[in-house]
Parts: sequence; structure tokens; C-alpha cells
Amino acid sequence: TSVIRLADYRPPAWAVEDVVLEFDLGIDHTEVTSRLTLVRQADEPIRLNGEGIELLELTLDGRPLGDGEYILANGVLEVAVDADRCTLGARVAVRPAENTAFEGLYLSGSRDRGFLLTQCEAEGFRHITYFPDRPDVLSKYTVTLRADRQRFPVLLAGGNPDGTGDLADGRHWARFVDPHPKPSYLFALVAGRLERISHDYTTADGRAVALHIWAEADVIDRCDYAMDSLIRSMQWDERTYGRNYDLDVFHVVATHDFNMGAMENKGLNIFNAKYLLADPDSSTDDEYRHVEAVVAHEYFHNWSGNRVTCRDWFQLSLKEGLTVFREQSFSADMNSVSLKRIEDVALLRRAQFPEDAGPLSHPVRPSQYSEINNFYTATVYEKGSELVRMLAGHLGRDGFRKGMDLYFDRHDGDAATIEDFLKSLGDANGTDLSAYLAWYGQAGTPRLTAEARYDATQSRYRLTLRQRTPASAGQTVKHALPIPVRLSLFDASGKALPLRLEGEATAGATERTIVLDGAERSIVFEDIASAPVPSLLRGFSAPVILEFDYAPEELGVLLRHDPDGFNRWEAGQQLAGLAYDDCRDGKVDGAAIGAWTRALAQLFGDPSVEDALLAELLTPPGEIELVERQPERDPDRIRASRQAMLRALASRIGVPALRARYEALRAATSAALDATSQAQRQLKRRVLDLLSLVDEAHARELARAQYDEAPGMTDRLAALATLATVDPDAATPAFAHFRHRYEGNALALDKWFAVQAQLPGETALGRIQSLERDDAFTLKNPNRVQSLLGSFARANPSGFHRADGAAYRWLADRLVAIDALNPQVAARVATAFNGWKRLEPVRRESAHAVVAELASRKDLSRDLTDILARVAL
Ligand code: B3K
Ligand code: ZN
Repeated sequence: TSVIRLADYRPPAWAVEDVVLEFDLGIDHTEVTSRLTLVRQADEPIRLNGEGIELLELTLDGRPLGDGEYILANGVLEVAVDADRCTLGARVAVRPAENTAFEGLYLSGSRDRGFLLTQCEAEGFRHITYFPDRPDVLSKYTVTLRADRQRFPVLLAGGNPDGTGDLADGRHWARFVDPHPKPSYLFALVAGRLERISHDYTTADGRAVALHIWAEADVIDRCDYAMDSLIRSMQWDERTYGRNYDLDVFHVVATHDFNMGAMENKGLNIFNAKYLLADPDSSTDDEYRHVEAVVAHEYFHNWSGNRVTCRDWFQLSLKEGLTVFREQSFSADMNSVSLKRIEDVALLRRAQFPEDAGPLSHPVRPSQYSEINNFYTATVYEKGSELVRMLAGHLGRDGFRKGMDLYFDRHDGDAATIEDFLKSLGDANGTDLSAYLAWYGQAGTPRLTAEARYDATQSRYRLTLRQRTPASAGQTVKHALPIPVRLSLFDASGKALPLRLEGEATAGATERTIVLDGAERSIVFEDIASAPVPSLLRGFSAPVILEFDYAPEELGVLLRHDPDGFNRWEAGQQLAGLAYDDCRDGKVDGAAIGAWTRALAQLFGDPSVEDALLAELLTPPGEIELVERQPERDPDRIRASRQAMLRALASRIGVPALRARYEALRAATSAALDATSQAQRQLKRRVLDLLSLVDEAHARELARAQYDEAPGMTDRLAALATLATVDPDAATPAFAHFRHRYEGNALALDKWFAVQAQLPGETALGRIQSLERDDAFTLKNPNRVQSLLGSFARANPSGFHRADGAAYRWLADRLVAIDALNPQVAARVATAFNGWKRLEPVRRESAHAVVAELASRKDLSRDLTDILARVAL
């Protein structure tokens, strides 16, 4: 397979000024006619990409080209032209119903009732017609769709509507003109039977915009929350960044057949139904939050991604990291700043840190790829967002806004780079941010170590910060990065101390940000009356792993008193990490487990601690995160130790207190979506889980009753999961009931599969295999594959990593089958093998055999081959 390198970037040899596209749509056969106005930029032939399409006719300035007048090889169509400007016409045929890879034009749903849609990012447009399919070719699009009116009553494409009409033989047409130049990856069309909900929106700058959300008839009544979220997103972007929407219509479409979460096509966002539909009976609270976040994310792309796009795919984080950051800030504003931060950091640790510690590790801006679709990763998205957050923190709120204004102004209608971004932010503030560029090019999670020395005689406290980044795949030499460390010091009673650094005249605020920009830096605080407790990296001010040798009681102080909600939780996580070490190998003994359970039992009884925070505090790092702490992993033992630690916590809090809390929360049960009700449900779930460890019989009854009484999906699903964990047999009737109740509700059934796929232990694989035989299971639907195979392989460590390797062999088998249908989905699931090298020797051996065998096959897609080749290294 060929490798694309950032260092090889060259600007396009031909620009495409405008594109006229005509589609004669049909499920089996669609004909696409294109007319490109090309303008020479360099002395080279015209080169267009095209894959899996049949060329029917090619014309140059209206004249048909014969066989000898162009070269078509390896997905590239080459035409040598003398003029500096020309019109190239093509007629091609594509076969939507045969497109199981869901890239380009394809069919969602059944032949007789489904609809046609497109997915072009990253390189799907070349599956629709011949085109320079790269993000730095920006053109104006005029698109005409023609189709049978009965079968395809709704015809949509990006841009403003520009007429509709009837044709002979029951056909009709619709035309769309997009005045904003865009790259081909933002092109989209949708055609079929869809219903809609609408809202008339007026932007802050006075544009009337018709908002439409489209979905199939059976789910259209579940789109209201998405519309609400869209309106709030639009208002937020106007308020926060001064960004207005820029077309007369904005369409959003839901599909059940989608490889990813959603897609920001200009004027026509397309969503995986999972991130658009929401109703209390079939969606959990988490899913409501995800809908709000993803709707916002795709909308925000209209500026960060569409108006300013990426020069090449290496710059992917330019739009993704930035847009995740914007989305996270929006969600924080809509909900709670500290809870959002906790959620985001937990995700970073669960998804990005492991990725960065294994063979798939890559920089936020990779320097090479063989399949770009494999780089839509937690690193590019989540770590990318952390980098923007550091920049925003560095500039402050107003400075960052000024920088963003300049970035959008300077690069509007342009394809930009990460350097451009840093330069705009810096120029607007008269500062140079180029030191941060190093973060974009270096893979691996930096280790930040802090060492403290207190000098009582001089009332001085010296803090030494050091950094080190372990070698990662293909990158052995690592450099020091600028690491902003936000910190405070507390006395033993939990009071924050005013900070005066050595050399300063007076003490200032109780919080400072120190930037560690070399390998090591020491700072000295004056007038410190007694040995303080440092609260470091507050708000998670940099995406690093902090190592500081806290005594359990110091973490206890922070856990009780740190006003930074994030660091308070973080102190609990650190303490839980130490407590976990006290619970290894069957013993439950040590200062840390004592301190952790004592502190939490106290907070449990403290009415000033809010339900939502308490629920988070009661959740120690998950199995996947704990696994990262071990040099050699045995997922069974990790799970057992974590369970032991939770049991110790539950018994310290005590059965009476747990029961009483559960009953109080149960009495408050409703399906309301306000923050208080959500927090109650969340805490209720934690309490029931804890109770199930020390009061099993009673917890089982409560779970059963909760399942029966649940007014909504959150309580119902939580009850099901608890019941199944406590007593799988007792859960069988409930699973059967759920299966029947939600027959035909794809998203609810996905959760039914996922909950069962995550039930731990040796029996998991057998359970998965019988679930595969369920009528509702299919390898053709990405959501279904993720909910069963993805949940099992990635979120069930003790189930997937069976010592006998049976689950590895089973997954390998399925990967081959999925790959034949949908390479992107196969590649995504295959990332579950990322951590095999750090498994204990028995599991490592069996994983290795499976990975090596798969990697040696020659009949797999480029997507899957690329993942396997890197994982096997
Ligand atoms: N930009 C799309 C992701 C496209 C993935 C292509 N394999 C969704 C998003 O990040 O908003
Ligand atoms: Zn995005």
C-alpha cells in the first residue's frame, strides 16, 4: 500500500472554479453528469480521482474525448490539456444499492422503502464522479437532482434551493446552488421518502433561515430535541464567536445506516440516527447529552471546517480538534462546567491515552498515512481539543476570541493549516504561539512529575516540575513541550493560600499558571507557614499524566475542600488509584483504601455535595483506565481488584445508608430531563450498584422493581444492567421483555445488544455468539456491529481477553466478514487489538497469533490492512 506524506504536499495543479452536477437517481443505477470549469495553476495535466465508477463519456470543451485522449489507471483519470482554462464534462454510472461500504452514494434501509444519501468525507466524492478529490480544491456547486416522484418525493442537496419542477414519466427535479466555495468532501445529497419538522430561525445578523430536520416517518416524532439543540447551538455561536449561519436553509437528515456519528456537509448535515433521535422512552440521559453535543458539533463546523477548511488531511485536527473544543465549551455552558470537564477527561483517559500508549499512537497532526479514514481518532479529536484548550487558556477568554476572529477573517473561503491557526491566534494578541506547534507533531502522552520540598525554617515551598514523553511507534526522540500547570496550594484545613513566588513583592491570587517549557523547572513559593497540599494541573490544564507522590490524607484534603470541581474529583480518582493498589491480589488492606472509603463515606452523608458530583466521586477509574496503570495486564485480576475495592466502599458507607439513599432517590423518580432529575438518576444507579455488592438479594429485588417501574430509558437500562451483573439468570425475563417491547426500535435494540455484550467474564463470548443469532442482528449495519462486537471487544476487557484466546479468534473471523462489506467499520473494530502487547504472556501469545495471521492476509481492504499492519508491528 502506498503512503501519503505531509512533507510531499503540493498545491493543486488545477483549480476547479465551479461544478455543475446532474443526477438521474435510481437505487440500482444512478447516472451522474458533471461539468467542471478548470483553471490551470501549474504546468501539469489535469488529474481527477475516481473509484468504483463507470465512465460513460468524457468531453473537453464540449468535444467528446476518444480512448487515446486520456489515461485511466489506478483510480486516476489524466487528461493533458494545452489551454489554461477548460471545461471538462463526464458522464458516469454508479450503483447505490450495491454500495455496502457506505462511502459515496448509497442506500439507507430497504430497497422498497429506504432512501439514497451520500457520505463524502474523507474521499467519498471520487465514488460519485471524477474530481480532484482533495480538500484544497474549493468550488461553487450547482446541483440538479432528477428522480421518480413517487419513489423519491424529497430531493435535497447542499446550498440554497434554486427551483423545482415536473418531468415526463412521473419524474421531477430540484436544483440547488451553493454560493460558498467548498471542497468536494462537503458535498451531499439525499433523496427518498422522508418526513420533516421545521423551524423559522433568524440569525443575529438578520438572515431568515428555514431549519428542517428530516427522518423516516416512524421516527420523525423523536427529532424535537435535536431541533432545540440546533437552535441553541446557533444562538451560542452567534453570542460566543459572533458567527452566523450563511445560507437560507439548513437541513439535517437522520439515517440508521452510517459509518460514523454525523457529517457536517454544507447546508445538509447527515446524522447517524443515534445522535439525532431522542425521546424519554428510548433514550438515556447520556444519549440526550450526546445528541445536543453532536448537533452542536456539526453545526459549529459550518465555520470551523466549512468556511475555513483544511489544506490537506494531515490538518484534520484543525477542524476536528477546534470543533470538539467549541462543542465542549457549548455543552459546559448548557450544563455544568466541572461535570463536563470530568466527562471529557474521563473520555480522554479511556480512549485517547490507551491509543497513544499502543502501536496505533500518532501525533495530533500525523506526518503520514496510508488510509486517512483511520485517522479520525481520539487523538485527532480529543487530544486535538485539549491543545486548543491550552491555547485558549494561554490567551484568556478575550484574547482567544480576538484570535478566532482573525483566524476566521483571514482564512474565510480558504483551506488552512495548523500553522495558520497558531499564527492568527498569536498575531491577534501580539504574541508568538509557535512553541505549541510541537504538541501537534509529537505523539505519546507526556509524563509530568512534580516533586515538592518544604523548608519550615524559611517558610518556603519548592516545587520542581519535570517532563518526559515515552517513545512511541515510529518516534523515538521526544522533545520538551510547553505544559501549562494551573495550581493552588492548600493548608491542612483546606484553605487556599495566597501565592507569592520568589522575587515577587506581594502575594497575589490563590491560583497561578506555571508553564513548564523545558525539561525541568523549579518554582519557590514564599511565606508558606506549614507544609501545603498542592492542587496541580487544575481543570486538567494540559493533557498529561501527572505523577506526584501524594499521601492518601493529602488527597483526602483536596477531595473534601478543593473548590475546583474537576480537581476535587481528580483527587478522588488519584486516591482511588492508590486504593486500587491496596486491593490487588485478593487482599484489601492499606492506608489508601482506608482513606478513600472514609472520605467518600463522609461525602456520601454530606448534604452539601450535589448528587451529580457525588455520583462521579463514587465512580473510581474504570477497568480500562486501571489497565493502563499495569505494566502487564490481566483483565480478570484487574476486574476482581476493582470489585473488591468497590465492595470495601459499599460496606464502609453501609447497607442502611445505601438503602435509605436509594429509597429517597426512588421516591423522586420521574422522566423529567432537567439537570436535577438527571443527577438523581445517575446517583441512584451508583447507589444501586454499590448496594448490589453488599446486599445482593435486596439489590436484585430493587433492580427488578426499578426495571418494571422505570418511567424512561435511563432507569430501565440501568436496572437491566445491574440485574444482569448481579444475577444473569434473574435478568433473563427482563431481557426478553425488553427485546419484545422494543421490537422495531433500532436504537433501543442497539442498547439491548450493548448491555449484554458488556457483561463480564468467561461466559461473555458464548452470550455474544447466541446474540449473533438473534433475528435483529446483522453485520451490514454499523450501529449493530458496534453495539455487539464493538462493545464486547472494546468495553468488556474481562470478556474479550479470555485467557484461552477464543474471543480473539472469533473476532478475527468476524473482521474478515465485515471487511468484505464495510472496510471502515472493520478497521474501527480491529483497533480493539491495539493493546495486545501489554497483555500478560499467555493472553499476549494468543492475541499475537491471531493478529499476525490476520495481518498476513492479502485479501483485506486497505483500511483493515493498515490497522493490522500497525497493530502487528
Ligand atoms: N467530519 C465527520 C467525520 C468524517 C469521518 C470520515 N471517515 C464528522 C465530524 O467530525 O463532525
Ligand atoms: Zn467534526
